[in-house]
Amino acid sequence: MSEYDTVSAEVEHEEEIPEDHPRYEDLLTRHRIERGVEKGITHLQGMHAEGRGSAFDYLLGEETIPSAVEAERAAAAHLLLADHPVLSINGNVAALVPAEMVELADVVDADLEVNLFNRTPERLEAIADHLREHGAEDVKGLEADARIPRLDHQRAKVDADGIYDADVVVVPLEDGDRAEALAEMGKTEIVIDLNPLSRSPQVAEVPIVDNIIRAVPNITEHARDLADASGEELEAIVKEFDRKRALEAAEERIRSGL
Ligand code: PTJ
Repeated sequence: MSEYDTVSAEVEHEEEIPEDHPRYEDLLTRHRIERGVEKGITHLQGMHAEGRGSAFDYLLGEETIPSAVEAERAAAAHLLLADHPVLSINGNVAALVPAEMVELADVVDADLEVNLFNRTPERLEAIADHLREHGAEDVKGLEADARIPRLDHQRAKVDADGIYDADVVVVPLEDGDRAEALAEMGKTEIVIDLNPLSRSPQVAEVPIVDNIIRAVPNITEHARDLADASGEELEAIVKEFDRKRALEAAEERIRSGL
């Protein structure tokens, strides 16, 4: 029996997970998703999504690879240049990084909007409450008084003064067609997804192939770093970022382990 076999499957509080465990982040992620399901925040399907993400993270070495660092810096530059940035929140995002999303929104002056595939009034409220418990003042997505054109599922429902009006949207953890529909509306999407072959990162202006648990604090750190940068400096970071190269680098890392 190894020392790590003492980590119970019945961890009550995440503080009980030993930080020096070799799979610490994965255990933490699983724990937050389980709690999210119990609290009515995360849909049961979110567990499947988590399993997919976890497998890709394993292959990436569970670390932020250099191309993701560049993507996270480009994301920060886009968010700082934006007129109206919005961070989209689904059930997995709310369970995994609620405080981190609130902090990023604060640093780049973005709105937070709940947008769900499995949309119910109960989950919308539970997620909005959860974000408020983590410091959010204003949570959008409850009005749903506008629609993303050419999307025939629940993710099309957005707020007129939120995602519908945004120029830059952060779209995390969804392998779907919304990112493409948002691009067709002329918006810039920043996608966070551990699978570089997912539909959303494939069409994103900035695909970030990294675990959201690492990616969001990294973007916030870059945004703080760039807070005094000029418009020209930010534009240069945006221009230098090569989305195709970032996707290829992530795929190469996953396939070869190198
Ligand atoms: O809360 P809802 O109702 O809006 O539903 C949300 C889920 C997550 C269930 C829904 O969006 C979904 O089914 O997602 P998919 O199609 O499984 O896609 C999720 C993507 O996120 C997959 O490509 C995973 O690899 C990726 N992913 C999962 N966990 C992480 C992740 N990417 C980054 N960090 C993670 N922790």
